[in-house]
Amino acid sequence: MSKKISLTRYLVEQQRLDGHIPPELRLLLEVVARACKSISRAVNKGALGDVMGTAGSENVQGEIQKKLDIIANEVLIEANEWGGHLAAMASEEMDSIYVVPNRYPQGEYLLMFDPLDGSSNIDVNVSIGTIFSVLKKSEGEAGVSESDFLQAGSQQVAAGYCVYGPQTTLVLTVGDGVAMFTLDHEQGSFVLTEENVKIPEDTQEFAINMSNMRHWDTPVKRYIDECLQGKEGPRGKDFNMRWVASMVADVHRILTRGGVFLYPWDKREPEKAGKLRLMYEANPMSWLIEQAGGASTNGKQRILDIEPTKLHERVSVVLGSKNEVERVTAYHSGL
Ligand code: AHM
Ligand code: MG
Repeated sequence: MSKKISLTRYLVEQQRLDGHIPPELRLLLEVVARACKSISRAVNKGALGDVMGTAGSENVQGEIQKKLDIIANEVLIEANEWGGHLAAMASEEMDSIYVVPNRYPQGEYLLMFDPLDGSSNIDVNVSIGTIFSVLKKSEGEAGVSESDFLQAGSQQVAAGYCVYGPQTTLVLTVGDGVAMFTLDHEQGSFVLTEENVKIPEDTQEFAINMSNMRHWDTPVKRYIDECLQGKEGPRGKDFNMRWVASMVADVHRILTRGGVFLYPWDKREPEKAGKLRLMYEANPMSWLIEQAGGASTNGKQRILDIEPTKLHERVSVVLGSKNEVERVTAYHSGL
């Protein structure tokens, strides 16, 4: 029987072999994974745990918060604030950054998260997840402010997500490929189940919220229209469609079997760049996708190259199998 490799052992070996995970980053990732285990337990309890329904509040984006959004946010903050590895945290569910309180030692890392992505799926028992991104604070400056977070996604030192579905799976990159860990509920630990994840360059599966079709811009309309024409159209092959409405679940499927995911800018709210948030949704997912050989753009530019101007900035997203993402991006430049 092959030996089981726990997340702890994987991270220790990464630190030893390549030396590119400093001990503080290893600790940070272990703490995030522990928090994900707690969130997974809360999610699993569902109606038995008084965790369903709305919390009666709104987040900074004007979205109604669910009880589990708030629980997951608190779990991540409480787990991470005292370890000495972080300077501050930022979350989809908090207006401003959360600076590690003075009573704890301050570290050099910055942690950002969407504590529970796919909130609209919580009450209907469909896969949801936690997305996280880790940056390093620039050296030499005392204190920490929002501007420390405003770094391009290419500066991330770790990124990942945990999907709470039929299995709880943690997916991680520290810049050396993508690894997947499945939660062994009996042992209470994440076990390595996939290494060097690779996305096929071609695909016949797309993911987009088709109900927004009339609001899309011409290049996105053209791309989807060509897919829908199937074998008889310019693509000469049939396409399949999937839309979970949880980015974690859609990205997990793409990392597992390929595909392309689009949440483009549209005309409903033209002043918004898109629905999804750059710093704690698009950036970590884009890095994972690139690390698995895929591509990620906003239609015009590589997402990881975007210099953010604010914490809760939004972005248009096209990610997944390389050749499809390149095609959508080419359509945006009029090719
Ligand atoms: P959330 O972070 O508030 O849950 O919103 C993000 C989610 C993504 O997970 C998903 O891709 C998208 O919103 C679904 O949007 P829609 O409801 O328009 O299909
Ligand atoms: Mg989200």
